[in-house]
Amino acid sequence: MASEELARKLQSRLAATQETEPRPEPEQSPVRPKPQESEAACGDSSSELSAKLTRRLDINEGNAAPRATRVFNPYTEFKEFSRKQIKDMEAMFKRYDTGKDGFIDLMELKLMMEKLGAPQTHLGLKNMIKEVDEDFDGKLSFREFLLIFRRAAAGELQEESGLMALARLSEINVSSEGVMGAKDFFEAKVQALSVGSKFEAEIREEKEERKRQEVEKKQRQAAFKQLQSTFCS
Ligand SMILES: [Ca+2]
Repeated sequence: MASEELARKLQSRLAATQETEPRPEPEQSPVRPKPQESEAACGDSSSELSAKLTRRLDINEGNAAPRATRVFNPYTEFKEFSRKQIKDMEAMFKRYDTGKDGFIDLMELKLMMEKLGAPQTHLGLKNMIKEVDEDFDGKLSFREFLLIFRRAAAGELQEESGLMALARLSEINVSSEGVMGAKDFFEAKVQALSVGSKFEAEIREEKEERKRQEVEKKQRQAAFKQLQSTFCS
């Protein structure tokens, strides 16, 4: 309530200051936009500004959370993986992020691949990073690291590629049957979905059948009553 009032006041003050500001003379220059246009633009920016002010007010009063620098949530963004899978991936990421800076750089990736038993050439390592390096900073963020497993699970990685070796040797079960069975896993998922919708359809059908029976029963009863009344009268 109080914040709304304050916001209204701010808005009216904003409008007032804009009223008192000297208006550009439209006749002075032929290239100047038409008065209506400049007014519209002015209105837009003022409402934008007041929206910002209102929001700032809400944040100050605890009615709104400050716009966090969009936090990456692996659980919502990588819905194809279970919490356990993501936790395993996080543990692995942290294990090989020896510099503890939240990134796996080229040297760390080199060591990782050596530890996993699939050492890569310098160029091979560079290519591995390049394949998932969405922000082009030459190192792997945790999100980019998860992309490796996403692509592995989706069957998008070359069988002989470094990334595929990483995913397979990580011993993280991307699917119930490991990375190799990822395709089956997704097919099973699709089947499970269609089974689910089939189940729903069956329930719907049963309900409709019950309704039909009910209607028929009522019709029979009505017919019987009518018959009865014809006989009795
Ligand atoms: Ca990166």
